[in-house]
Amino acid sequence: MLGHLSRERVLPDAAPPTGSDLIERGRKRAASFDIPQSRFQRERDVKCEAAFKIAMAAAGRPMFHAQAGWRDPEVTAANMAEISARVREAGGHVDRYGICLDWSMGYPPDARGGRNQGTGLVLRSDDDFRLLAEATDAAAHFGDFVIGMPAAVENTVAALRAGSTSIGNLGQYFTFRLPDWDDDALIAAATVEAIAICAVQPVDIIVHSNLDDGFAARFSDLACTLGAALIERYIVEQLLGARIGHCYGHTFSGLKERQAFHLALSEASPGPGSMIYGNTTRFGDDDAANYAVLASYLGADMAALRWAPSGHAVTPIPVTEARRIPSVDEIVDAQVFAATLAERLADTLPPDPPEAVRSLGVEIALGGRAFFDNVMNGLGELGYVTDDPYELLLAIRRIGAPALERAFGPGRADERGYYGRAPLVESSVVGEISAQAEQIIAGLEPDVADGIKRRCPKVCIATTDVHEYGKRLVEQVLAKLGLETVDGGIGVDADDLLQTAADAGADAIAVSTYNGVAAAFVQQIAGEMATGPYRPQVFIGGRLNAVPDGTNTGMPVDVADEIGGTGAIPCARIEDMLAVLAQGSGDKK
Ligand code: B12
Repeated sequence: MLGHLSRERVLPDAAPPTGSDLIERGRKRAASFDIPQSRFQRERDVKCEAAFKIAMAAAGRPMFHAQAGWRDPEVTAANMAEISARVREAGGHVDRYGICLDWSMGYPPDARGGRNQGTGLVLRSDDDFRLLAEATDAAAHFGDFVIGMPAAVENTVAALRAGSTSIGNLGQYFTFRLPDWDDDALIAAATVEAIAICAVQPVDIIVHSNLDDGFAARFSDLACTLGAALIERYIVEQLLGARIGHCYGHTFSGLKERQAFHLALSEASPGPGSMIYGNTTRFGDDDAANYAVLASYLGADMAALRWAPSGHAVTPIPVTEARRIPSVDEIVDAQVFAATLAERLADTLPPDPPEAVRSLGVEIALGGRAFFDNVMNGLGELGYVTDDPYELLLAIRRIGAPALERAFGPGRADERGYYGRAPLVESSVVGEISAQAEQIIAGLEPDVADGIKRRCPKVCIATTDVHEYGKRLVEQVLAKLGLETVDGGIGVDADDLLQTAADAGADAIAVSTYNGVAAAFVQQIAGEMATGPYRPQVFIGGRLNAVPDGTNTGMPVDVADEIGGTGAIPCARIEDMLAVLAQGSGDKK
């Protein structure tokens, strides 16, 4: 029944390396350099961030994480210094910065030239890594586009040589695809080698994994997410001898589930954890409402950390984050808000979790353990060598979250479920997207709904990057209107998408995009279309912006006009696309 997941089908690669070859290579590489003490270690008088976290957790002192990453390293370092100083003046403290590298940094250094860039930070030398680690007395956490990428080894070595002791992001390994990069075996090998390098350092290095960047954002069952954390821990700690630190939070909107997950995770992966991320999926356009979201998730996290002091920092996210990358003022606001909240709540946080949270935590923990056992036993029976970290990592990435949940999820089989199972504890995203889809359908003008149903266009839907909720929402709205949709994929390249749409005879292509490549992507589609007869309508929505070349603020600007110039239709809302679809479609001959 699970033959499609067999080792022969999933790993047909000729002469793959073994995990032990890669560990050996990592150890040799680690012996070729020393790691310095960064400003954080010197000024806070600690050996590494893990030690600091353990001490702070024992003292019951909350830690605070800020996210930083403008395009230019000098601007980023200056902004980090300013944020730290202003927050300190206001009575707070930033303990760590998540440094948000650009996705183009994920390519090996000699393959970065000429690539599309996103909205993040581009570092050109080891000195740039060091500049950031020395910018403030906060720990520099190189969280994204390091481990889990083709450049995992180069970027990990650069981060270690800058004195960083928390490096990620294993979560990204499982789900992110860099444009035009199909060699996943190389990514798995580089990831194993990078973790092996971390394992033999003289101080503890936290191998960070943001579960929301990985499978958490895709599974429909929180128990599977916990099981994924257990699998990651097994690979990093048992097979590779390093230390894992998990992060979760973006998609954890249900506060009860959020706290219950914390209880389950801190037992399953005692850490210390990196940070509990902000509940960014609940932010919208109304800042007053966003402040309520900020206060509620921070309050819930502060209580959860009191019940289970796991060493995670809390993450105050600026209320403007749903619109764009936040400015310095906005980050300072959020940090001061959180510091004040921590002070105000200190004496009133309940000492123990309510029974409903505790028992939900137990349910997630048991379900997570069952998922872990099902995956490990199942893969063993399918012929995989489950104690080889390289083989296990590559197999899991190739199988992917939907097939894993379908085959091994602890929920009972139910074809109405997202992946053919009823989740034990439903992830908040599932309900949020279907409620949003219902709302869009309920608000549609009758002539638009009738027009679409009459014309019945076939639409091929895809994303340019890892963000897939926009795609899921478009799919659900169109399905509710009775249209046939075609899956154009996640993180696809323009030429492949056009081919999929042409093969399926789609009347229109709907692209959801979030990482600053909207205009470049539709230009590529227009270029491909110019060479053949197939001319579908092209719609694009999500975050239609880009960081202009040569900017010194690093802030993205709107590119809707540029998109319009290519013939594609920029859409602020799904309703904009529906109105056009109701009128007519392109020429698909
Ligand atoms: C969830 C999320 C994630 C999740 C995605 C999980 C998943 N599997 O989908 C995770 C954690 C993985 C993630 C990762 C990253 N993210 Co993110 N993420 C978000 C977040 C919180 C929500 C986006 C979302 O899905 N919303 C749900 C959808 C349904 O709602 P919506 O966006 O409002 O969409 C509406 C319309 O736009 C429209 N729509 C959307 N798509 C389409 C398509 C068509 C055709 C049409 C017609 C309409 C349409 O439909 C909706 C209703 O009308 C936003 C911030 C925010 N609150 O918006 C940041 C955000 C999009 N992310 C951002 C960034 C930078 C990243 C990272 C690069 C960060 C990093 N360094 O790791 C990575 C991506 C790396 C990569 N390779 O691309 C930035 C984008 C910056 C920008 N362009 O200005 C944002 C805005 C956060 C920020 N302020 O910095 N992210």
